[in-house]
Amino acid sequence: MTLYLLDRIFLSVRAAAVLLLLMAAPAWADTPSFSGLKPAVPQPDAATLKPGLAVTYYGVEVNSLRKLEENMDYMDGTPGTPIPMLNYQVGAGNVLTSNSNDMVGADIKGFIHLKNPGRYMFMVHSNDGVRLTIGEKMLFEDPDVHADRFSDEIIVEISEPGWYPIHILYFEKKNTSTLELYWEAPGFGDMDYVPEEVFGHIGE
Ligand SMILES: [Ca+2]
Repeated sequence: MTLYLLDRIFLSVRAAAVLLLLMAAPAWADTPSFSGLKPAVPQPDAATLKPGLAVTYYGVEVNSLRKLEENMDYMDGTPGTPIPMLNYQVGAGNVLTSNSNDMVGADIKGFIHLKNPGRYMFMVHSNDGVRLTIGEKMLFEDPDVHADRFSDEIIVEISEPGWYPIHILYFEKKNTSTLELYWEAPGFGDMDYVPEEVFGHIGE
């Protein structure tokens, strides 16, 4: 056997070993995982929180969150009806609680109650652009125009139960719109919409 052939065999064996290692890696190895989220300080008084999330709407036609933010720098938004929960897959209908079915930017803020320590898994379904921030950590961003599209699974480890600030920046350019937030949370069973009862906001 020539040295050349031995060399080729060695390379093949090494390639096979690398492939096996990759296949053996657990699926969660490349799933983003977050910890160190910051609870609200001070904690809001649950008795005075209003249901749902506060929203401010911007009438803009943009192709990205960055362009929406540029517009928000100089536009006055319009406060909208609070958003009870994020379960909107409305086709060509009105966007969230706004009166428009296209060209809507939405700055959504409030609190989410993560009442048990442990592992939370979130998923975002969006059309068009969206960014999800909880406890001052950006957990997910899909910033441009797109058809209905799911995020990967977003794993969050919570050590300190309580109310966390939540901020969702979102826009719908035209045609159909979707904004859904799912979770699998300690004490809440299988993957489902994040329920109304864990959202709240201060204000009207
Ligand atoms: Ca759309």
